[in-house]
Amino acid sequence: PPVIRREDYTPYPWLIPATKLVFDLGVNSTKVTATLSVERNPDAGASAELRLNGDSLKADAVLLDGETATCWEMDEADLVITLPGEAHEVTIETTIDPSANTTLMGLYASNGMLCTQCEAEGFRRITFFPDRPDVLSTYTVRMEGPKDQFPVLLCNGNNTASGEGEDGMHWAEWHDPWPKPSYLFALVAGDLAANSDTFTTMNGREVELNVWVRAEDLPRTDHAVESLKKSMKWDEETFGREYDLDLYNIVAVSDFNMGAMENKGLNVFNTKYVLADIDTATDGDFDAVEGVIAHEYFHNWSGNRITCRDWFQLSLKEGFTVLRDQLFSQDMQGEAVKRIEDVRILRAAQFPEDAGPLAHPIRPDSYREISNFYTATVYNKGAEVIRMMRTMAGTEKFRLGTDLYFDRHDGEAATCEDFVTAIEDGAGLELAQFRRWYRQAGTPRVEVSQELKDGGLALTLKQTVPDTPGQDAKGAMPIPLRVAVHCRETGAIGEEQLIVLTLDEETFILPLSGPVPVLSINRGFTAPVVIERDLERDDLVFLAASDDDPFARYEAMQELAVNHLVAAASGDLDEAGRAAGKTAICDAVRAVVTDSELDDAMRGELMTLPSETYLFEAMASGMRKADPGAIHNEREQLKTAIGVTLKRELESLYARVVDIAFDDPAGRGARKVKSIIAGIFAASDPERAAIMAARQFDEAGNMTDRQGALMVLCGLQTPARDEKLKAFFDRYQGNDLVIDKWFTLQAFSLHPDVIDQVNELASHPDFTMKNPNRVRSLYMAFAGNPQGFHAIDGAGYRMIADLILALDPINPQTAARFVPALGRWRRIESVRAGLMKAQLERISEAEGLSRDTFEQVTRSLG
Ligand code: HT7
Ligand code: ZN
Repeated sequence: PPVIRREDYTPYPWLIPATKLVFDLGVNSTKVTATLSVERNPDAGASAELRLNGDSLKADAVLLDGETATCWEMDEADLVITLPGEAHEVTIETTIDPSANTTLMGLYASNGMLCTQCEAEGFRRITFFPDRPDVLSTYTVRMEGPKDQFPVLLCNGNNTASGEGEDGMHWAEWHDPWPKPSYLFALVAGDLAANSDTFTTMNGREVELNVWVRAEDLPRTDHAVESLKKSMKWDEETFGREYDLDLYNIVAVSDFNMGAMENKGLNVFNTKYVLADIDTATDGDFDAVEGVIAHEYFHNWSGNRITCRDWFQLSLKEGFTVLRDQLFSQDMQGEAVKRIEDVRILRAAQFPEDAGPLAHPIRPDSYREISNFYTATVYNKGAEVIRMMRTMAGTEKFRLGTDLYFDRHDGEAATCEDFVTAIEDGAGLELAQFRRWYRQAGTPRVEVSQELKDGGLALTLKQTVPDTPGQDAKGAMPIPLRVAVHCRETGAIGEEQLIVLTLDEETFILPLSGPVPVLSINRGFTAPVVIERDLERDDLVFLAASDDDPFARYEAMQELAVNHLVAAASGDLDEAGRAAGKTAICDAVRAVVTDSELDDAMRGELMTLPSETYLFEAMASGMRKADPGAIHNEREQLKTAIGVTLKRELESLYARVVDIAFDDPAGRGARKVKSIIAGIFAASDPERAAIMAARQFDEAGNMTDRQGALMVLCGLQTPARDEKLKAFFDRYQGNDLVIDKWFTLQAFSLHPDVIDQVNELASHPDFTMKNPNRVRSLYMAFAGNPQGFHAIDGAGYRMIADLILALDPINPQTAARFVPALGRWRRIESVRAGLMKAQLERISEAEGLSRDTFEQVTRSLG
């Protein structure tokens, strides 16, 4: 497959001011008639060629200005028409079979309904069209189909007419007044019921809101509707953005490749991010629904009103929209805990990507298959980069920048450069050097050294940006860091200031707050970098207990554990060193457990040990390779030590939180703490943990407690494990989202037989390769299970490679998403590295590999 390069961008030679689509709908055969008004683009080089992209399509008829045309030919999958003159009407008929579409791109069938997914290049599977984001057109659509099968017919924009046809057919016409690229087109036809409401905008316009689901799912849609209304209000208040149609439809579908899709006026969602009630969804699920509803809604401005010029600019809409949804959730749920969660996701998903063979800048330079670039780098690091601009500008000036951006580029297909320029002009920042964050991949490392000098703390920061595939010798990045200098002796808290490191090495003089200075740095995680500092253990204990910045407290706790676990897993500690490390961590955890000032949600964050993935990254820095087996063992031993040493304190904390009612405002934090304690006891006293967890399972009145208890049981060798798993399955049989949890709990468990269990689950009657949620529930969970995936005989790697090969012909996009797990082989000790590489080679030798999987495997081996 060819490589597409950012530098090769040229505007499309034709404009398509209007597009008319007629759909004769059928699950096995849908006829599509597309009529395109085409005009020469005065801003592009003249060309007689009208290239219309297609994918797996055949033209049944091509008409030019109403007459059958012969001036066209196929160029591989594209249809190319030679057009004389300035303006024409082109009509093309195609026929597609939605029921045979297992890729879930284009028009497909899901549970008897028809729906579409067009981003990034799915529209070309529906009709021939310039399927690129800079061709904006106004769409008018007529849909016709059997009423009993498809009682509800939905499309973008407003419903302008509908009526009954002959023989049980009915039809609907829709018009979307806002010009849009083809990737935002959507259509849904099915037997659906709506939870309806209204929202009155800041200018007094009433908007009809509908969340469409299968009738039996209606009772689980209230949270989605509330989340939508909150998002609409928040975007008006925080970014001055008002909704611009009279109708906002959301449809939930159970077969979906990603989380959701922001089609204009007709969002299509994975059911996972719509349905929630306390019996079936955890606290985390509720938050995820709120966050994804907000994300898609915010795209109406950051993505739809202003879209991307080309797919290299994807972070323009995704990075910015992730930042907007993160800020929204901070306001809804609490800033400190949300920030910690977002950083945890960044470190678990993006840092490894930036350190591996798939590293790319937030604005990539080339790709073969764009679906492979919907990554944590484009989304989450993209959000961090914009967050840094916000930190440097301050909230109010940043808002001036975003106002200018929305104003200046409304209705356009814009670039990341346009965004940065608007922030520069509106917020009054100078961002010449900052643009390197868009060009350079890799997570910068900042080495910290300090000395007392001239009555202050002389802080020397040295940055390096690691080499990444195709990029070396990188320039210094501007790194904004919020810092403060506290005093360990007096407990004085220093005043915070923002410094910006712009050189390779720079010294800053910071004021002291007392005689024993302790530096608090990257407070609030103002920059997505790795801080390398050599703090004394006592300083970390002090910061963990006393820093006034919640993120810095969390960070100090993490660092205490990371330093100890990496040293222990690397064999750098003797017995005394191990004991001292464990004692210091237990002391710090004790302080957190007994701190009466802390709320339980934050306590839970501070008690959470670094994940094995994060430890893996920390261990694999420099020349050292990661040893997943050693990391796992050391982490389990530390959990055991905490459970044994703090048995009494943890028991009394558990006894306090267990009585907090579900709907008490403190209930969420209580549930979090409860499940963390259960996990610690599972390591230190498995028999007791099994009894506690079984009781929690039986008494649970909500999914958070039920799932938390079952998670503990799944990792234990106790009869209660199978008994409760069965009870859970029986209770929720038929509820796909909860049965997904049942698969995940087992695939992610610490049970020694997890590989056999996953193999067995793959033959379970409820397992299917056709549903991405189900595939991910079993295999993504397994690929993220360090103990199972990294089994020393390579069985875990083989299992994931087998999956990729089996899934690739069915759903290449989902198959390719499993490749990065194997792609980490270079950073791992040699035995496992060899086994992982061998599996990648095996995949690469397979015949007929999709473009998606081919690209990921080739890059991973390169
Ligand atoms: N903008 C949406 C991306 C998306 C997508 C991309 C490729 C294949 C399937 C997809 N479904 C949705 C989601 C978002 O970021 O809001
Ligand atoms: Zn998005």
